[in-house]
Amino acid sequence: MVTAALPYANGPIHIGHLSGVYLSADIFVRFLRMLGKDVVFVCGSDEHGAAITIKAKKEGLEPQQIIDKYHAQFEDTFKKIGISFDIFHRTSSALHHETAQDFFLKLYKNGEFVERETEQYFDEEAQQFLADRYITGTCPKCGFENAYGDQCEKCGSTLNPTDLINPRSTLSGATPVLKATSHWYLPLDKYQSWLDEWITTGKLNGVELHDPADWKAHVIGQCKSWLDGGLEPRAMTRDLDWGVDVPMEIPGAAGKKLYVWLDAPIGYISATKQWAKDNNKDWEKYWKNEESALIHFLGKDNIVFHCLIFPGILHAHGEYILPLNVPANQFMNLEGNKISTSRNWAVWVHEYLKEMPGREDELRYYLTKNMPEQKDSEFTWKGFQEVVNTELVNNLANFFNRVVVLTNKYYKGVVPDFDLEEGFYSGSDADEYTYMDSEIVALYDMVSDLHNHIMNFDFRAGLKTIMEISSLGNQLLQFNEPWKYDKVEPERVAAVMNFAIQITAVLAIAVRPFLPFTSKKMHEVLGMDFTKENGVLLDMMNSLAEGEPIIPQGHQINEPIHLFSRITDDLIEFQMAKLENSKVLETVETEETAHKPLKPEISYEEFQKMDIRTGTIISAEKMEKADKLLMLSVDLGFEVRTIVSGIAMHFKPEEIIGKQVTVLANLAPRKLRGVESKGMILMAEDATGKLMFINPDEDFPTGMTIQ
Ligand code: B3M
Ligand code: ZN
Repeated sequence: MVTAALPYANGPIHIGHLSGVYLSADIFVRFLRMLGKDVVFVCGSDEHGAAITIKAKKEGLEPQQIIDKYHAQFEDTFKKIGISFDIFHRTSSALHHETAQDFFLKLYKNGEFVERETEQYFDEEAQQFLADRYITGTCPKCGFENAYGDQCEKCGSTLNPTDLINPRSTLSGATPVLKATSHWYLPLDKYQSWLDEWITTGKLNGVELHDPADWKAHVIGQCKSWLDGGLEPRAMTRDLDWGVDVPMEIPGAAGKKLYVWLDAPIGYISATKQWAKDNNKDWEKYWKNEESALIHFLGKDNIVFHCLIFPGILHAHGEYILPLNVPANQFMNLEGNKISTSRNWAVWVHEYLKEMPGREDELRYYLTKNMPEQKDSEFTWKGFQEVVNTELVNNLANFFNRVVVLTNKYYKGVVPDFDLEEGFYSGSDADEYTYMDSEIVALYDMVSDLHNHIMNFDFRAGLKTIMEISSLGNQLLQFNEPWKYDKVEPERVAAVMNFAIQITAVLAIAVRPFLPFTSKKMHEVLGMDFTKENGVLLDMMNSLAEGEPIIPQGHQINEPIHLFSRITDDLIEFQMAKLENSKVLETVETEETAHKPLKPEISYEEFQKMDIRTGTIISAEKMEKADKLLMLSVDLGFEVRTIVSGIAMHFKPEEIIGKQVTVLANLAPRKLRGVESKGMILMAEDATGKLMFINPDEDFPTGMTIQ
């Protein structure tokens, strides 16, 4: 039972999410499937909590509209980047609400909760209790004026809303008042001792459930520091109007919702239920049977919820197993800075997919190579380029291509027969001579290493082993130089080529969890069946252990292809400029605040002076020595204009040709970098500096006037 943290449906997925959670989970699950294990891989959108309502309020939309938008985007992005969930569910579904309520009711009936009355901030104007994030005020520690009720983003202190000096409601701006309210608390203080025993010894009531040595040190470390600080009861309900209702049969339930960190992890269970329904399976076997292993993938900010609070909840329920491991990752930084959604300092996966089409595996490769498994890591565009060009293009793609080209050239694509007595060079030295069976055993050892790394959640090392197999292949060709000896020593060349083909086959299978798109291409070229996933790695390991080849003699392979192409400087410069641009915009943004002040009033006559028309971009090109400018030809119906527009950081020329735009047509001409620009394209800009074209919501003839 493998889970990946449910992303909040309030913003797109970025590379930090991928390398921190989804890629590691995906590699692991694909690997398990290839070992023939019975595995379910679930995820979904986390659609409740203040994260959603705040985003909705900011955009002037309903929470439902926000979650629908991001849920659809998540599904699309994950699919395109090859994350192979068995189900991507959502916590707004009826099945989830029901599941979470049943869970809550069961805990309530078991007498697990402690009901407590406390005073919390209430906004009298908005007539509602305020989530911590809805209260801002001055930080008592550092004096920062816009600290949140739960945290000061300036000095990083964890706060309670009542710690803030001069608290204000972000809903109305009013000063909130304290008002009594009662909630149900999970008595984590009472669970402290068994949680401590379970985390540090792996045992519960004397039964061994896991070996703490298998857990990552930073995960255990974080848990210990919480445990050492002493666990406190934690409220499992909130006064909110967006979320799962506290079950009505509980007295005092009206107006209360489940705490999002109670509701969200139960989302794993409801997702499994939905999957079981759709596939005619039994969900309970994965969650309630000691034979099952539960593994949670997540980022380090979610550790405490999955290692202490959710296990506390599962155990209090009584019927569920506890996680066998929680291989959380640390964070990935971007070009020296923390990735930040609010500051738009990120590489958004849906944008990457558009800007680098067909390069899904390149991103998967680089993110895995730099996965923040034990400590924070770093993404740089230059590093990306370098790694793709040297490791994927020069090593893997080069080896694969050479083998396929030579096999086609010497044997018309038929895997050659060879004499078992015939060996080949395994080193540059003439006395390093070897035979096929011992080399197959060496391959088996490498694949076992790969297997062990993956089972230890060491995906970086696993990927490295794969590249070592590929290097071995390149060396085999280098040392034996079949292109020099194909006529003079055809027997040795046949043995070399046969073994080289075996290596390509091993690679085709072994790269599958990491580079699924490439694996598919390799299967096609080698004439191997890609549709079968279940157990293929196990079968391969068995063959290798027996010294048997993976592809038999006489098998026909297909024409060569290039698996990867070089990443050019252009592509990298475009990405770096885009990032640089978001830095500039961020300073403007923080200085001016999110909503720009209104410009001074103008008269209707002044407005009427503007001649605004619809147009169509018919050509677009970059301008020399002007990073920000594009030169456009825009058809206005009665004539075609040249317009120079400062949008080069946001759009590539080829993606805007054919776009309908809105043009201020009577703007006085201006010379920009020597080109006369006649008119201006109107654009909308969001708070992060992202630009959008303004165009009619349906196709509209070119040259219509707008008033
Ligand atoms: N949505 C937090 C996050 O995106 C949260 C994870 C829930 S996992 C049950 O960081
Ligand atoms: Zn502070």
